[in-house]
Amino acid sequence: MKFTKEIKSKTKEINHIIEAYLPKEEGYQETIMSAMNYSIYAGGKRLRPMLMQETYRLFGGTEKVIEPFMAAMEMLHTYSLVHDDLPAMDNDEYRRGKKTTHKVYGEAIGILAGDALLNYAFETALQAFSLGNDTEKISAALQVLVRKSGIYGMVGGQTVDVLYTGKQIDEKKLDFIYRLKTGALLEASMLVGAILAGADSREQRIIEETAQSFGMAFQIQDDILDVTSTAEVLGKPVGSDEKNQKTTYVTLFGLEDAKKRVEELSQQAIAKLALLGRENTFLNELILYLIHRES
Ligand code: GRG
Repeated sequence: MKFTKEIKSKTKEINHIIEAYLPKEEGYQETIMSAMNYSIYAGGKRLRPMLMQETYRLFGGTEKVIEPFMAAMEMLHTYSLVHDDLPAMDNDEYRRGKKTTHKVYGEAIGILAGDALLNYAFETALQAFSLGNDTEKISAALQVLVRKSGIYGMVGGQTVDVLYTGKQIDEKKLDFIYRLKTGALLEASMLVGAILAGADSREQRIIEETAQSFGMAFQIQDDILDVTSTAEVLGKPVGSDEKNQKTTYVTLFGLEDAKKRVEELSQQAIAKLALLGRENTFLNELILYLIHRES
């Protein structure tokens, strides 16, 4: 199957998996479920669950135990976007081509919807225990999910990002922010897939390093698109880094060097993945496609 057709059909399959784990909109608190579901249904490339599923398949995984983890990862990612769009952070009106959650439901429910997605992500991942017998692997995967989304992962990166907004930062700090803010969830996605499929510690290390290079390239491409794309193509405003006084790879090194760095990192990611000596052509193509994406 051609790559574009394949990615479309895989995204459809992933959407079905995610939908199966979304909460019912009921009870006095139904507004919170509605806001959570709105944020998830607003779209998105579903790239993290896709990377998780493809890494799982790379190591021969075939069971349903991966599915609650895939849904949980998209919930974690979506919570981060909902909170990132809030007035206290980037104060954005559009995301994924739709009004942001707080613009539709108000700021208080926007905050709660992010909180709810974060908590429900872990409730969802815990359902893996009723689908798989290997409690050791499930526990190890949970640990990765929890740690990489917290203070030693995404929240830690976002904290440094917020603290240094509008201030001068050097390459070392910028790398730290990118590795944690953006990279940590991408690393977790691939690692959870590898762990659940039984990858050994050497293989897990290679997967983590692949995801690190990929995550960095993915974020630099995000910086590039913020200055080269349009709001129609991105589904969110362009020029938001400048508006929010963010130091990015583009502001630090210029557009051409940023593009070169993306190329180097994407080659690094593919070379690292090849060290495993395993075949998943789609995963290779996916990594290259996402790094060079236009939205
Ligand atoms: C609020 C704790 C907290 C963290 C926020 C993820 C994040 C940290 C902020 C969102 C803005 C941003 C620049 C994130 C970097 C990662 C990134 C490029 C996210 C967009 O991911 P895509 O392209 O989005 O996968 P879709 O909408 O396709 O799911």
